Amino acid sequence: MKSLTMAIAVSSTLVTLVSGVAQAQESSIKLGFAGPLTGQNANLGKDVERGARMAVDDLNANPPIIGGKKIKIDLQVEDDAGDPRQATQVAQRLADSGVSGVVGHFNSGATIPASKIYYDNHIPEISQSSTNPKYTQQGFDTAFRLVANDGQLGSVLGKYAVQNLHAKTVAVIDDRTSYGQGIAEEFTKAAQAAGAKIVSRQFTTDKATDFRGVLTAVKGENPDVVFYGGMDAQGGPMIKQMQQLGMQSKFMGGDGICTGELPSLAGSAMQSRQVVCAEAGGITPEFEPGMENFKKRFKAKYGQDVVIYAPYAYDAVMILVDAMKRAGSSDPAKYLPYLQKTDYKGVIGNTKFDSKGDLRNATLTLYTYADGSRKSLGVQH
Ligand code: ABU
Repeated sequence: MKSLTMAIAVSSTLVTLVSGVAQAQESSIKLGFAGPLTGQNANLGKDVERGARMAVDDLNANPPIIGGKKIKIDLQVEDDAGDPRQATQVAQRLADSGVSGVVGHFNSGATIPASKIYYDNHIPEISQSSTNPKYTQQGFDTAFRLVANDGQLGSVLGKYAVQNLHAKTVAVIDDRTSYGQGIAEEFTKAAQAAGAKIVSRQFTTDKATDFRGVLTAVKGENPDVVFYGGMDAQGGPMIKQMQQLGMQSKFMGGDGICTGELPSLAGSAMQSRQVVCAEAGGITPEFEPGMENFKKRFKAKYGQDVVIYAPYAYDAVMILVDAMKRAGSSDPAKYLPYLQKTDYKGVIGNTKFDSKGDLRNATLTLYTYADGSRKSLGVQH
């Protein structure tokens, strides 16, 4: 009888152990991704979605241990179409699904309203691309970004226009979005401070396709530089229409136009070194092999080149999971303090956040275009 009792006890322990192991192997967490998968910026949204998915696939191939358990990661993908209203609906859906963290949104005009919903629901959010300063100035301890902001971009680009392109006269156009308007204003301040005169100030929208009215007004002032605050979907056709109008001005913009797809969006109209723009990040030489390896793996996986911010979305997933691993928990209340103390060496460099959720040592990279592709003009710290 005694041996029977012992046998039952041992087998019950085994069942517990076996079921404990099974439970550990099956544990999963859900992360959210939100960005423009349809609409004018779908090329950019798909780029970052692919970056986030690649990180999740890499993690699931070698599952991280969080709180002593092997964790599988599910990615809930939502399309905000780059639209502020849709972004808040998507954010609420992700919150209702119980995601542990969010990568996105892409557009500042979507990220800023969505960030209030994540904050109210205590969900950490890392935007891989939103550059409007306001995003991290709202006092939300859940808001982080992996890029320089429009103040930094506008300041460097404004100085570059005067000091390197020797611009004396500048025309500024923006698309009236949070991003486009913000970076145009920052560029204007910096260009004026460096000695340039703003000879024309024009506006369009993020859905426009015909810029001939605006450009005709600009052409009358014959500016040395046309600066466009907006995205590549408008920037490319704008360059093409400038050529059709016989305009010779240099063309500048922020990270929104600074994509690998700008030359094809401009048709064959872009002249060599006509365009100068800035990506809101940049790596030091020690990270270059890792970035090249990422780009090769990305191309092999998706059959597409990185457009611009896929590596940043990849690191955003890794940074969330790194904080969870250090905290031993995917509960935002437990891992948020660890996220704030991030010191993560990834594809885009060594990420550390300041008290607002901005990068401690933000960098940016100036680019021009020649022979149909981007050429770096150097990383600025
Ligand atoms: N940073 C350019 C694209 C995203 C945004 O800030 O709207």
